[in-house]
Amino acid sequence: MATISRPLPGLDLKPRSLRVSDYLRWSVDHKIIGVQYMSLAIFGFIVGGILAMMIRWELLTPALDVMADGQAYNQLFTMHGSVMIFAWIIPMMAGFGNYLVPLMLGAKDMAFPWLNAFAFWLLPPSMLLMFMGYFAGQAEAGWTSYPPLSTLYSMDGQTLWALALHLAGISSILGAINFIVTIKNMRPEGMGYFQMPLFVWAVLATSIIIVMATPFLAGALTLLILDRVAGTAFFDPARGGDVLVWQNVFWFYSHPAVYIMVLPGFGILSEVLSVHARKPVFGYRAIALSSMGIALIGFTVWAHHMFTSLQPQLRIPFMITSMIIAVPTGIKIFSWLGTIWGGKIHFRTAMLFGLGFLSMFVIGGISGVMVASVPFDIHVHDTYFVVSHFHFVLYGGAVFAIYAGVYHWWPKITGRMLDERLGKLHFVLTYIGFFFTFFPQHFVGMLGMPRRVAVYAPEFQNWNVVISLAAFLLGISTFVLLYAMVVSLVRGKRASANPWRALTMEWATTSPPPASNFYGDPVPFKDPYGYGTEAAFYYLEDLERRYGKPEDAPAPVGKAAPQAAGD
Ligand code: HEM
Ligand SMILES: [Cu+2]
Repeated sequence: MATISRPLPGLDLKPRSLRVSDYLRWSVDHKIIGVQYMSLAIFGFIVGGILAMMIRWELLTPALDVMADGQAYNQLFTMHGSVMIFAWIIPMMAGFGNYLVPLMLGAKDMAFPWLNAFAFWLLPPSMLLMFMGYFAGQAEAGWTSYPPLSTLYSMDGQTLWALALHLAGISSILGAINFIVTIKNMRPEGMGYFQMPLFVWAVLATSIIIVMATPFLAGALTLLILDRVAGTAFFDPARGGDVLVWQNVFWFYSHPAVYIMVLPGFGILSEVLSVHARKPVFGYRAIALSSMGIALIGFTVWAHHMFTSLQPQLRIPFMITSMIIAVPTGIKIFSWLGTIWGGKIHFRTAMLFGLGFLSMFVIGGISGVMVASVPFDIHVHDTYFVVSHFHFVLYGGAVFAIYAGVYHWWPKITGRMLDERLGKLHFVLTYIGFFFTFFPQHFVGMLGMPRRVAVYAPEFQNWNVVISLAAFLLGISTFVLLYAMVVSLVRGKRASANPWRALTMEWATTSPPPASNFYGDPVPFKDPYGYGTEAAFYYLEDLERRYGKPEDAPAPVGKAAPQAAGD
């Protein structure tokens, strides 16, 4: 029978209490670094969200009547997209990985704690550089920064934007190297690769993509900066350069980058659905290997972003690879449905966002297969159909997964519970706001409304009013979460070591964990998704004898807690 580490007699199991100031300075503790990433990312989300609200405010009418001019509108969506990708989703997923991976492996920390802190502290200056662009003429060529607009016609903020992405890229690569080495070398006795939690698999696949793809972004940015400040002509057709070189190299990074954003979300889903449905994961190996499949095939599809500028003979091959990548993603979706099928589903907020992800991401996946088909894509390229597609996969996918992760691991990270009633309000407002912001964009896109314009044909106004009002509701929903977080930190119910009665190792210690993560050397439970098995039952009982039952958090060691109606 599985055992857990027995805390030394008399050891004070009091969860570690940390002050805000602990998070504002250099620390090599992966838990502090994880929270630093997530806090910075949440700040990025708020900024990116405010920019999104301004976009929707402008698009309430067909005329340009909010922003000063077209250039200001270009700067608005450029920063919205850049901030949401590089200052919200990528750092937020790195935060989850940093906080959870060592705990899930039963390790005291990452392989390279100093490098871990260094990688994080490259991000605040990167964000600063990006925002400093507002004082130098902000970047205005979209988050895709296509030349010649980004080289010959943009102001100095475009150079700062490129330098900011350089720093963010270095931070990302250093972080990924740390994850790969930690996952390879720091698994405990008895935890082979196929005994690892699926979140760890997802982080491993993501890190491999980061290490392989990000150097291409660095290369493209270097050429762009040289064209801007050193008079080279890599992307200047008039002097023998070629703008398509940028598009190819940029998208060779940026398509895999969409998996850098969503793969960790897939990992979160596997954890949340299994724990809150009390069922083993269906198709563990299929899910684990499909993450690797996505990492690999993800490098063969980039030119589907360039169907309108690509040599015609190359379109079909990229159409085929882009459709193939739906297969490993589909394997995950069906495995997740198999996981919750017949489960005893607890409709806690974490689970609601997990189910929300499933429904919304599948819509994004279907429109993904649609835009992968050349004839259809040529019709909807650069329209709101595309804007809708990537928000369904990035917001409906990655952000919904992030929300599920926040509600699932908040008790472990903070030692406090989030209010479930506020959580459910947050979910309902988000779900309705999200759907009516982005689903109608399919229609206006297919009817021909182009993206990246502030002035549009009047016949699109009715739908844009619906879209903008829904977007404002989506904006409000975010504040419900922020309010719930503050209330929880100030006066939330204390959390036990394992409020969801989960089997992965981050729950086999106090909430929050001590500086050394565990008391003694933790022994992994052999099947991290063995819900419903006898062994799991005794393992959880043993854990609760040590750290207390969910409802009486935290209970000192050995004190018999009143029997709760377990599941
Ligand atoms: C808060 C809700 C959000 C709303 C209302 C919103 C709205 C929009 C709109 C209307 C555009 C098109 C602007 C145009 O082409 O003129 C846009 C572009 C974009 N959005 Fe969002 N968005 C939201 C959240 C997000 C999130 C979470 C991401 C995650 C990555 C994201 C990433 C992007 C990107 C990459 C672009 C393309 C920018 C460009 O054209 O260069 N958005 N958004
Ligand atoms: Cu793509």
